[in-house]
Amino acid sequence: MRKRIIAGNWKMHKTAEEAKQFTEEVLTKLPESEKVEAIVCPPALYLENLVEMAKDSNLSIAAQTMHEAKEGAFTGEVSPAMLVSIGVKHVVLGHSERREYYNETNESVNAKTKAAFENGLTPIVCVGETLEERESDATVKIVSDQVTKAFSDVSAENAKQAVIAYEPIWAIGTGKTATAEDANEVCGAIRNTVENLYGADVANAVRIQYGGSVNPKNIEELLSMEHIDGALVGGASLEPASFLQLVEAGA
Ligand code: G2H
Repeated sequence: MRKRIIAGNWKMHKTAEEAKQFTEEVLTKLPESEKVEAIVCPPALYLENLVEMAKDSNLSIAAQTMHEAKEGAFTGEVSPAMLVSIGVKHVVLGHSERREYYNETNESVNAKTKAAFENGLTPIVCVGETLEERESDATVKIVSDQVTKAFSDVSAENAKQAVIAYEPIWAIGTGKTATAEDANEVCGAIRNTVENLYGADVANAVRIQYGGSVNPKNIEELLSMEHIDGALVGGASLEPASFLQLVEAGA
């Protein structure tokens, strides 16, 4: 059985005080369950405080992105070792907004994925197709290609620990969700790709999240699908009550 993984991606939202209040409330109400792992991905500025607040709890705090280099002249960036040094254990990589606005490519996502594993971080590797790609029936090809490239030169032992988030770009923040069946079909194709790369053992272990306008109303149906092991949630993860409902659905 794969442990479910519900991650709230705050993107560029919340002041320091709001981040603290959210975390305080969630920590008092988070369900204790072996079935689900709950993660919050705040802006980098709040990582250290939130890691400290969430220590000794079952809430994990993840970074939304990172640079692949150990250190260097990369103004504004954060390295894997810096994240590790404050107790972060997971990092979201290759989110479509990073690919679209910050020139991240399959190659840079691969470099970051390898750097994450080298530093003992668990990557949540995001993949997904545009509306145009979906309409031209290229979804499975595009997504398989993104997975294959992201995991190039990654060992089976590391790949087994990875989380992959399938986020169709046309469903992000638009209120449009892929149907649970469509999402499951693509998540199944991702698992197939992982099986072709590493074999059934790794494919059965890798956790695959769906992301794109997930909310407390549609999460249960999504989680009932064979290949969907969790969700990467933006807008609906910003309020404690809604985030808690999402985690409870996985518990
Ligand atoms: C997709 C998702 C979170 P939203 O980006 O990663 O955002 O749930 O707002 O569509």
